[in-house]
Amino acid sequence: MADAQTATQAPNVTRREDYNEPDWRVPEIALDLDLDPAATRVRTTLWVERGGVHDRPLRLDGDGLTALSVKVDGAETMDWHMDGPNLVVPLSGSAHTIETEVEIAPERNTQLQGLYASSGMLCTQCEAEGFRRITFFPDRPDVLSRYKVKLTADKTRFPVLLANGDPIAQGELDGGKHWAEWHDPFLKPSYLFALVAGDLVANRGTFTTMSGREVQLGIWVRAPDLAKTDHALHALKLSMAWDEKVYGREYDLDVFNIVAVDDFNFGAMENKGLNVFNSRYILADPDTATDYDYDAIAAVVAHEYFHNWSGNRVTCRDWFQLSLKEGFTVFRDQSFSADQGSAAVKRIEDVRGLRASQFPEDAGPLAHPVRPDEYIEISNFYTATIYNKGAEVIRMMATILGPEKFRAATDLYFDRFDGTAATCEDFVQCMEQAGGVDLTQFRRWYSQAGTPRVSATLAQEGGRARLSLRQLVPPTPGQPVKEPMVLPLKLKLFGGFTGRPMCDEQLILLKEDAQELLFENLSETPVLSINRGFSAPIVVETNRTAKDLAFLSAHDDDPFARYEAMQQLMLDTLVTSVTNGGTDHAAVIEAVRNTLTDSALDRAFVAEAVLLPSDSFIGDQMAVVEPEAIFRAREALRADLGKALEAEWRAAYEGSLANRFEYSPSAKGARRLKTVSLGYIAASGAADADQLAFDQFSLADNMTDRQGGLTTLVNGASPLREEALEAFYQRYQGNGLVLDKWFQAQALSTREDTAEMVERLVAHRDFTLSNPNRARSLIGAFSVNQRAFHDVSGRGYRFVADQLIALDKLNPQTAAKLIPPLGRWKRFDEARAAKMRAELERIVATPGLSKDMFEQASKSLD
Ligand code: 0A1
Ligand code: ZN
Repeated sequence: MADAQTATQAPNVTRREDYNEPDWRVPEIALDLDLDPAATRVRTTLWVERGGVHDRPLRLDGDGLTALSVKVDGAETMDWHMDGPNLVVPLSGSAHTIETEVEIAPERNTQLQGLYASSGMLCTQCEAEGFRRITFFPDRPDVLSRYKVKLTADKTRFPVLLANGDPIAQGELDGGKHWAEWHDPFLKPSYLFALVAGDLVANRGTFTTMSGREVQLGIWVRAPDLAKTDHALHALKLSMAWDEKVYGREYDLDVFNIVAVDDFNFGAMENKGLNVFNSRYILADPDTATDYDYDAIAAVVAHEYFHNWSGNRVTCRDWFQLSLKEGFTVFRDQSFSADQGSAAVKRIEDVRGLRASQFPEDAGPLAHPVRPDEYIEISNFYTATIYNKGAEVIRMMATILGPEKFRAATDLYFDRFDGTAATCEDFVQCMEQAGGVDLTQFRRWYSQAGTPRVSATLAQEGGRARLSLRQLVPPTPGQPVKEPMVLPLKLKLFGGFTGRPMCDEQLILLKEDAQELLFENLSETPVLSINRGFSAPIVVETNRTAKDLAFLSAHDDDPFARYEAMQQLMLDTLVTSVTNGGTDHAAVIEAVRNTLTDSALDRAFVAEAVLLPSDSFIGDQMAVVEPEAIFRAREALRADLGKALEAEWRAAYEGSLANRFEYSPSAKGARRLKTVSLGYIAASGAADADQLAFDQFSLADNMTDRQGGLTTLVNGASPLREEALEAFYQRYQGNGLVLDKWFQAQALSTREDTAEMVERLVAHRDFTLSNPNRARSLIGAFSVNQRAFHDVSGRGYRFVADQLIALDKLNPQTAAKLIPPLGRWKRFDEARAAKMRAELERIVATPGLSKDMFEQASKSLD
């Protein structure tokens, strides 16, 4: 691979404080690509202008490119040289035209960055630094250009030719070729460039914007997939309308195209007017996609669409500002999804996700601030911290400002920075100005890593209560000492006897290390509800008893706080049980019974509330993670809940049997509760549980129910297990996205022999490391299966390291993303930690390791 390097080479660190404005601007670029999978010719014309007064040459980034010719102002020149992978051209004047020509081989591009081939089509991925793999260019987000693109290709193999902007002209050529020209009138950085060539069909639609312009929409896929694109098209129209209504943002081109590709390193990409998607975030029908998939498709379609303003019209000055576009856009897509169904359930899901991925990141060797200070490989910084913690930071500012001022602040931001490359600081200044607030101390959310911990102690003295709050921000790599943060905490007191609220909800800003609040004239013992709605992305420890938590889980009027109380009760019980080798489950059983039988509650909410915290989240609460003990404690609680509430689970199951598939919030809630109940019925050890799961699996008219039946069986030992796995495989052979579910279900199995099974599945004829979704469905899923991955023998570690070393040779970006589970060694006992470290050391010592993997693995050893 071109960017492979050995671990012995000093890694090149890029620092935020080293930022300088570009030496040369490129207001215009014309690209002429003669597309061919084996040999694509790229002819590029750049109109360059000297930025400021300096005598530095023009430096164009390249990655694996050889210049076949260089012209300055129309004349071929030899006055250029290579500096490593980059092209350097000395220039005398203040403005010139530069023409370069290179040849690239998309079919050999297994990294899936730059121009590559996927299932017979050609497509691009340029964020963050892929454009330099296509042509020489100052490949940094603060160089904004107007693009003209001409594509030429064989007409039979590539009948459809797409690029950014609007289609301008097209024509036929001799020899079976044709061409198309696209112009994008908007200034954009190179990472937003895209092209697609392939044999594709479109699901077309139109959207009339708020100023009355008609936009042509197209979702492009291969012909057999056309029937699976209605949901994505619908989600796109909803997103366009939502952004007009909620943020006043209108779409700006005459066409908006989305293309689905099978091989893609991330979820999707917001290229101007031509979004490219991992096909898993486009294709859906009831037979192949779960409710989770449907929701994720709508969320990702919205996310990429929203980037048209938060990312494209206003882009990032440098990659340290990545959260400027990503945190804000995740916040926008979360708000959009909340508006489509139950906002409470959406918030619960988002917090669950944050705790599953961002909290561990913030507590481990790869912790970094929302605005990092340095990186070796920027691809490693597309993290839960940049995206999800970044979204929480925006959410906190929205909470502090309130909806009207927040909207005024985003209007100001879009207005002021339209057509430019901005910084996180620019965004915060808009919040301050339009919000009339001082966010000086709040800015620490951008600079300090680590999840703040708050202890909240409520003490009653007669008719008064004193709430003592303390905050602590833990040390993280490179940041041993932290300053206190601004923590917006929503809180409320409830009467422990009457259940009545004792005050209105208050928003307090905890800014000091310690702060106290007094509540007077209390007529009964208060129970504290705090961090309601998860108003701050922190860990809260309280002195609430099991009785208080059970009470809140039944009476709190904030659904998130209700869920949270139940989770805390479950966690406290499980942690005690792990530590003591068993405990009383009565309080959890009663709390679950109350929620499960409360007919006033939305079923989607009930399903979330009665789910036990995951093995890993239980582990996160402990000083030393004990995978087997956690697994046993959790299974014991599941079994007790199953047995004690068997009648209630069965009633919930029966009550959730719908006759026909429908994608609506209430039908989704019913399906969710149905499978959660099935899991508890199976945990109870009921004699008919396997048959019930098998019937659900075989009679289902939708993938959600089918997958629910399958995963229940996959965790068990019934002969129906094999039968279901085989039937599922046969039914979906040839459908890659569904086979991913088949691999994943087995990798996530709670059975004792999972490691062995996963090792065997690597040899399965449908397994391949070259497709990122497939690699993640088996290797990625297995490494988050706490019990199986952390098998005391160390075989799980060895297996994952072997796979990642192999994957790195094909696709460094995807391999490096799978390092973090191995990097969590400090959280485990010495024997496991030593084995995990040994695998990381083996990875770092691998000859030819990519810098992506080098950065992740070597930092994980510290
Ligand atoms: N900007 C995209 C994420 C993305 C990042 C890098 C990629 O390739 C290396 C691809 C996509 C988003 O936020 O959706
Ligand atoms: Zn994004």
